[in-house]
Amino acid sequence: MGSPEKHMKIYFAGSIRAGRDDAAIYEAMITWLRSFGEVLTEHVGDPALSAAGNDGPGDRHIHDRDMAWLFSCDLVVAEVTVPSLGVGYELGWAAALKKPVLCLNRSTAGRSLSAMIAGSPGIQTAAYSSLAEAKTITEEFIRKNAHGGTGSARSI
Ligand code: 6K6
Repeated sequence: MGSPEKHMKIYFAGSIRAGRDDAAIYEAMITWLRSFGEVLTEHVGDPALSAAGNDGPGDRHIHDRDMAWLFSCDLVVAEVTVPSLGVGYELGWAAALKKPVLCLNRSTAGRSLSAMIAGSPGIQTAAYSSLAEAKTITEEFIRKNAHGGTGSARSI
C-alpha cells in the first residue's frame, strides 16, 4: 500500500479461550491489516488454534508477552462479538495506556456490548454487518490515528 503508517504496530484482539466461532473473521482482518503495518498478535487468527488445546507456552508467558506487545503497539483493533475476558482485560489496559482503540461488534449477533466497553471514552466502538464494512471503519480509524494518535485528549 506504501502508506506512511506502514511501520505501525497493530495489536489485534479476538476471543481465544472464550470460543473460536469468529476465528475466520479474525484471520481475514489480520491478513488485511498487514497492508498497514505489523500485526503483533497474528496467532489470534490462526484457524488451527482451538479454544481448548494449549500445548504452547504457559499462561504467565502468554500474559507477559501479550502485555509487552500491548505496551509497544501504536493502536488496538478488537473484534468483540464473541465476549472474551482476555479481550476485555486487554481493552481496559489499552484504554488506561491511552492507545487508540477500535472495537468492532457485529450488529447481527443479537447481544448488547458491555457498558464498560461501549461506555468507555477511551474506546471507539462500531457496529458492522459485513467484512467490507469492518474494513471501511477500520481504515478510517487507522488514517485518523496513524500519526501520533496517543497525543490526543482522551480519558479513561
Ligand atoms: C491456545 C489455546 C488456548 O490458549 C491458547 C494460547 N493462548 C493465548 N495465546 C496468545 N494470546 C492469548 C492467549 N490467550 C489469550 N490471549 C490474548 O487474549 C489474545 O491477545 C486475545 O486477544 C485474548 C483472548 O482472550 P481469551 O480470554 O478469549 O482467551
